Amino acid sequence: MKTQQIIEPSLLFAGACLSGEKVKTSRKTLAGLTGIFEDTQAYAALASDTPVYEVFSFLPADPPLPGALNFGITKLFPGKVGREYFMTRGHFHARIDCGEYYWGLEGEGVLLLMDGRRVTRGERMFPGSLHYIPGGVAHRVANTGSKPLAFAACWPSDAGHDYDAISSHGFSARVMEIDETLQLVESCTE
Ligand code: M6P
Ligand code: ZN
Repeated sequence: MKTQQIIEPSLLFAGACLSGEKVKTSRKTLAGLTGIFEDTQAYAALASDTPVYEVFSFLPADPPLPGALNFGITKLFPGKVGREYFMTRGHFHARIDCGEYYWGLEGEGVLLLMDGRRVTRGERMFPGSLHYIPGGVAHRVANTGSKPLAFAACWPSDAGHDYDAISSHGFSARVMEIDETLQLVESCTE
């Protein structure tokens, strides 16, 4: 009888933590999010080194390979710039046909999804929520709670990130607290 050794996995995904030798970490502070929040005065008044989110990712193919899948966990801290909740930068995929899954692990928030005609909708995120993001749809997450919001993501390794359209025009709606209520506010200027 021929036997083989059963080995330990090279990655661990426990709770909202991703660990493993090949896991990369990137951190985003307010300084790296210039221009995305509506209230520029409130933005300027906050410390630029305020942490906003961290991404732990496993990118199996370097360089990217069609068919390979990336995996990541984003931890988005609670906070607001003026009345607008802390959020990720948001992006379209460079390869516009590529989709992505997001799913909620901890905390609560809103996933903003904006199509190519700049029509935006918001989906509530919470532990167990699952979100399919079709190709051609920009995506951004806002933390609307008082604790960190963690979500997982899986996307094609060759999808790429296109931040340009978002840098120039933003999303057509913002996740804000108005009169102590969570609101998705449509922007008329963008
Ligand atoms: C998820 C994935 C990543 C993305 C990250 C942060 O983990 O979609 O590809 O980089 O969120 O989002 P953004 O790049 O928009 O800041
Ligand atoms: Zn994406």
